[in-house]
Amino acid sequence: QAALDAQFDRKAHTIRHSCEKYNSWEMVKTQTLSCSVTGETYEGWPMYLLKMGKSSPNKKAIFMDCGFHAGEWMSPAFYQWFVKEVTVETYGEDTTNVSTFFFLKKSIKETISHCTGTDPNRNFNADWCTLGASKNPCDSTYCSSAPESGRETKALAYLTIHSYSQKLLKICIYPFSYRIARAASKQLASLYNTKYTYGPGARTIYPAAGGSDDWAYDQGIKYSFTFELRDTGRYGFILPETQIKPTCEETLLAVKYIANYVLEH
Ligand code: ING
Ligand code: ZN
Repeated sequence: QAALDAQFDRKAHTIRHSCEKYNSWEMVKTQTLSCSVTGETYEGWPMYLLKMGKSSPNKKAIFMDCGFHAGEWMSPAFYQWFVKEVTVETYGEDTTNVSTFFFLKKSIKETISHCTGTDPNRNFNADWCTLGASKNPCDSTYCSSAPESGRETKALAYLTIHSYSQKLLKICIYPFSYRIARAASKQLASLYNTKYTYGPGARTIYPAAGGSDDWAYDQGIKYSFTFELRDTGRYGFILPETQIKPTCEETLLAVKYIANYVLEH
């Protein structure tokens, strides 16, 4: 019965959240929006990928993931805001010069002996489980028994959205990335004066191996940024509803800045 219930739940979930909801959108007909299921989570929930903009073989693309960590509520909220804003803005335009954005919403938390299981941001094949990660399934930074076998991403930039602490983390090899992080943080602050700190992850937040940002960088993706959205600890993960809209608005400015920069350079 439990298995049947789970199957039913997944089915209901799929109906409510599947790509179907996008199918009536005009942008789907003009092929500037496409949604697909890319796989499933440990528990069997579908994972979706949304592509925005006309795709063509050598097109510059930006990949963004939201909702890696189930408890970071602002991240999927930003995803929804972003999709709404970008589709409204580009609606009816000739989007041939607009980059393609990819989204993957996922939060894998495989349960091992009553413990919460794998932290997806410690499970990438990038110095896997060497630093800031745990081999104990009961720790929140559990890196799992093996690194994830790689997915292919041929993007120009990789953005991963987390919360909280108001930080913009970048991969440090390219000197430009520091300037981009500074300028993007400035853009973000221009709206509500929300102050971000920025810099390499290991120094700005804490060292941790197996993150998607490092993995993306190792894949040859030149620009790789991790956002830590509002706030700095007063509400933490449970940001009050009144802050959802301003957080989305300011974050969008920074994401747009990065997108424009990397597409022009
Ligand atoms: N922060 C990230 C985390 O996974 C991070 C910070 C980014 C670590 C990139 C490693 C690599 O811990 C949150 N809030 O999840
Ligand atoms: Zn996170």
